[in-house]
Amino acid sequence: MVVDSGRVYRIEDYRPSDYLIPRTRLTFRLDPDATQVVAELDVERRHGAPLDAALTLDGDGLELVSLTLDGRKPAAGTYDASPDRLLLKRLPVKDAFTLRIETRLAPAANAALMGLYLSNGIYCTQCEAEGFRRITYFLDRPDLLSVYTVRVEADRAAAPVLLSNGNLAETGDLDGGRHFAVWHDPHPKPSYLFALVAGDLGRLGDSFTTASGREVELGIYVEHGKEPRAAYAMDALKRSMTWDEEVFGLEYDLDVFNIVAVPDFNMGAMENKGLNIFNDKYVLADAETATDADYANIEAIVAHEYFHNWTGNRITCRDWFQLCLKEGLTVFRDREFSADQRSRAVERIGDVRALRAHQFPEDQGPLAHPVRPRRYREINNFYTATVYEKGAEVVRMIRTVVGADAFRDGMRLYVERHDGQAVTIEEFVRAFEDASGRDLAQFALWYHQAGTPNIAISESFDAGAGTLTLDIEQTVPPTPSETRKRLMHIPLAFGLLDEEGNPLAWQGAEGAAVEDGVIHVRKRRHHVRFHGLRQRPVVSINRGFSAPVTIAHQRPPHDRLLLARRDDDLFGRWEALNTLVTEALIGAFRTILGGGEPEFAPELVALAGEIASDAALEPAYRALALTLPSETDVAREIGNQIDPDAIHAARQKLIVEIARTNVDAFAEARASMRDGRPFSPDAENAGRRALANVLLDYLAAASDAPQETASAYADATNMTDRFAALGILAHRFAGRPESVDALADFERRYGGDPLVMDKWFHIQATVPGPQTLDTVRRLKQHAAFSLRNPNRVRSLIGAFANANQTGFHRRDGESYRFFAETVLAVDGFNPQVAARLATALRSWRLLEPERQAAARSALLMLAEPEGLSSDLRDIVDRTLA
Ligand code: 0A1
Ligand code: ZN
Repeated sequence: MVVDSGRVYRIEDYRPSDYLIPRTRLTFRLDPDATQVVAELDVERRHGAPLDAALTLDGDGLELVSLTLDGRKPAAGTYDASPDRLLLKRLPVKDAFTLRIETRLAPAANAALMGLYLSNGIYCTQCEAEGFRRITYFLDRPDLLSVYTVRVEADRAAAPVLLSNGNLAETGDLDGGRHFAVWHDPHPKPSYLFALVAGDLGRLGDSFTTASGREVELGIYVEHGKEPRAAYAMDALKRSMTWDEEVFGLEYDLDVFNIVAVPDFNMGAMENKGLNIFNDKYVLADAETATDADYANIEAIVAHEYFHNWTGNRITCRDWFQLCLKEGLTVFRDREFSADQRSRAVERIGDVRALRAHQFPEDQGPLAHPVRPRRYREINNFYTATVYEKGAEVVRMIRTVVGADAFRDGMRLYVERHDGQAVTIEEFVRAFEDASGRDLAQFALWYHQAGTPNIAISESFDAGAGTLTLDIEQTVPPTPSETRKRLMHIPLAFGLLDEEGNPLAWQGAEGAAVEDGVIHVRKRRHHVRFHGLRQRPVVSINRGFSAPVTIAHQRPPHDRLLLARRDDDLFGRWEALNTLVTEALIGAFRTILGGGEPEFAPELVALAGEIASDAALEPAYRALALTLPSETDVAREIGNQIDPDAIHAARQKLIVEIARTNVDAFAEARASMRDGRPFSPDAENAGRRALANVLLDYLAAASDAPQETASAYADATNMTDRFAALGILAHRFAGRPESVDALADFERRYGGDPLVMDKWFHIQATVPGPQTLDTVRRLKQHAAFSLRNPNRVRSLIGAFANANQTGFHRRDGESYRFFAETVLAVDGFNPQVAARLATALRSWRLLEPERQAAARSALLMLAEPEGLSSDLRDIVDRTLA
């Protein structure tokens, strides 16, 4: 483990390496406790580098067994090896030489899940960002591209499958029951894309013919017996390959594409060239064990990793500051894919909800950083919602600003210009400037300035003159280490509507550039005046969430209700409803804090019934519209002095009121969604299940009786319905026999399936109320739980901390203490997972004073020990700063 050194990496310190490694030959003799790794590196001095330049190779916890240079042991004093680096001095004056470096690893003892490790008996690797240096000494930086040839040797019985990047070159038998395989990847790549897998795995095979006629052999490797559960991932892979050809003109470039699913993985999945390695949660699915949400995630993540083949692998990052170059762009691409495969409006609403839930709090708290940061202490902590999700929003805005055609040209230019290179965000943006002829300098601040911009809007209508004036003002709040902000270029898509929700004609606009339905906000204030209006329009703004900003819009309440009913931009319609509901919940929260009884506007409550029965709206959309903002969403909008118990009470009160008022409409709508068709995971059927299950929760709230939900649980024919019913029983009827029985039944059915048990942990960890801490403590001891497996940790501890406001934020601070102890325990062996968990405390300053003090003590507990990992130290220090 890397103990924190306090070192800060700065973007301006970038300089190319003095040496290149054009070819890398690796031999692995695999053994759980003593794996031998021989790296033969063809090294060349870079043209123009000083003749006496030393070569410093990165290492992390390495043991050097032997070293030769051009076949000879270097003289004493010309090299120095420590666990974290190999320094070579007085290198030959000739321009090229070969290093042979032998290291020894113990994959079975690697619980950090970085480098080479064993997951359930399978050897696998994770090298992004800096895991390759845990395997051998190397120039472990993304701009150092090398062609790899990899020989893997292992016991044939224990590891019949031997995989690495690229194409298979050779296989054969060895003495002593061992065998080998040699893989060659012709595409030069950075070390973070290296991968190796060896073990006893089942395989689902298929093939794909690319547009230009290349035959690609596809394989998905899973635990024996689980091959049928990989069928959906395979289908998603083939659809991704077709889509990338059709939409971006990008084809696959090797003869083989393999995916391996492993149960122990720190993140979702990894795009290693030709050998993607996945958290098995994002591969395995069937009707009995996976929910519709799981299917959608699998589709999106399979696509994401596949799309990286071009955006990330063929064109990679110059340094880790440029992480968003590959991640923001690839998330943008996978979202477009999902939108095309499913429903664009539903996809967009889901993405915006996720952005607000994960990225906004990051951008508005102590961990805020620009999409393209300029400083980091620990790069692992920058795989964030800001880099990924805000990064995707920025790419989306580029398309809005330059237009769809110039965007397509810009992407083509980017790929043509930079194929085979390691590049920067500046080069990415330049491709769109060159393709569109536009100056994107101000726009590019989206990459460089942290913080969520705020837009304040007020309207005035002059009936006599037929003009509408929008006063628009932008502010960008200060964030850590950036107190002064520059004005941004914010593209606001908009529509002016009449009372029926139809577009209203206007004749001209002044005060800002208004093009193709977009107002380009570039100054602090704009007075945008529209002429030629015959009536006062209702303004639909930031349509489709064209910019990731918060908006304070002063307008008559009537307008919002009209938009919630009639905006023909479905995102805008959902947004108006969501704003109305959020405002109602905040009002109720304040009433409850003041000791009163909240009341809700009857039109709003009735609107829920109209939406449930509106056959013109697809069921998935209706389900989203009827899902109230979460307690965390409401807390974020309240912004300070948060008391989670009052938020919970307000939200439950509104649910019950909506449920009781609309009970008949809801029952009828639910019945109409349940058609007895056989299970299919497609978007339409998933949408029907989503609506049926949202309505089931309302019906349970209306009756305050568990019977209907208990029957739904018992009669469920797929995991989506079973999981939904279990969640309602456990959350709404905690402790009642129906709930206890269903939880026991679920455990009996799925006790042997770790991924399904994660759902069981999750549901119990998110039961509202202070008593859930005891449940979580108890479940931490459950035989199916293990702190060593990141999925288990996330489903129990992560869910408790991030999705249980009333349980985690217990007033007495006990949950925080338990949490801090758990994080410290995890940090002892898996720093990445510990650091990510710890971010659950990042919004501690927004709590009311008593909880705030308790959360601060927990953070101080985390800060206290010496020898924290650099990952956890970095998060804790920034959170407390
Ligand atoms: N590049 C991957 C994410 C990833 C990052 C770090 C990892 O190390 C544990 C693993 C995966 C992606 O964007 O999918
Ligand atoms: Zn990615």
